[in-house]
Amino acid sequence: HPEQQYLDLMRHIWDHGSERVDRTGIGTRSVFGATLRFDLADGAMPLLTTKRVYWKTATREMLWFLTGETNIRPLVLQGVKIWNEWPHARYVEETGDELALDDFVQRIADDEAFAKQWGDLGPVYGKQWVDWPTYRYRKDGLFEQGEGINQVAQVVDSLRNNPGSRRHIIEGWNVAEVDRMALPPCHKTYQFHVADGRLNCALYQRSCDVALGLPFNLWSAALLQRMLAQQTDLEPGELVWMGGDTHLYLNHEHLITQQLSREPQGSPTLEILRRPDSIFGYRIEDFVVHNYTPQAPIKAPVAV
Ligand code: UFP
Repeated sequence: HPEQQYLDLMRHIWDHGSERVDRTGIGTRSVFGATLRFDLADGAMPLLTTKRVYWKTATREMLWFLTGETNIRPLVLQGVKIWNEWPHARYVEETGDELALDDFVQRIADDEAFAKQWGDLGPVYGKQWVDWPTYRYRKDGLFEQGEGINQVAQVVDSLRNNPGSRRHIIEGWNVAEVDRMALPPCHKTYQFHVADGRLNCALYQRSCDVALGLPFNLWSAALLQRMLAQQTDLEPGELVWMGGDTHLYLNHEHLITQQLSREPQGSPTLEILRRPDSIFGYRIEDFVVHNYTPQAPIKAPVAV
């Protein structure tokens, strides 16, 4: 079962990873450099069955990236909570107001001006993917802002018109802007590749929380690959995931023990019900997952 790779990686890190002090202070066991491969033929998706993965949440996030939005408000209004901790922490730090997380999120939903001021994550994925900033140098030596680059649109275009290219890349790591992001991109580089009529994708993830982040990241990468394949009339090929610092948090032991005691079951598939006119035209209702009968969710705290 393809999911066995994930479970083997988890076991390997827990048994043999180096213990490291990390930014969050929680501590991890970590290996540097790991690879997973998934074949997406016939609708197959890297959707874990040994615990329930909330694929709709990850899908809403991916659609939000594609809008170029970096404010959490559209996610909050859809009940997606995954980015809430960061703006909340900044709010508490900068104002000294100890507003509880739930109340902060409610205010983001209710008060558009408040959301504008406090709900933004900085120039994270969405901004870099569809509006990477450029600068134009003027004759007087000063520079002004140029037109943003839509990397996603460019990749669709290059896949259609120059499929043999080795330059189909979507990059999140804008060196000049990383320090203004709430969280520097984890899934930072996507490269696409066409061979034998199939669209392959490689994702380089610089830092990976294997227990909580990776199940989401695998789904999202495969989803993006499926949407791009549909838009470019290619069959979905292989997803190659590569991790840099690939780790398990020490406070996730209960999740790890429980998940490693389970066996993968069944082969979920993704159906895309509609072919929108553009990669930016997908809606959440377009996606249906079949054959997904996962084992129970396993809750664990996210390291912020
Ligand atoms: N993380 C992921 N996937 C993501 C995401 C975050 O695994 O999509 F946004 C984890 C990796 C790491 C932490 O545990 O979040 C980011 O911390 P750092 O920036 O110090 O690597």
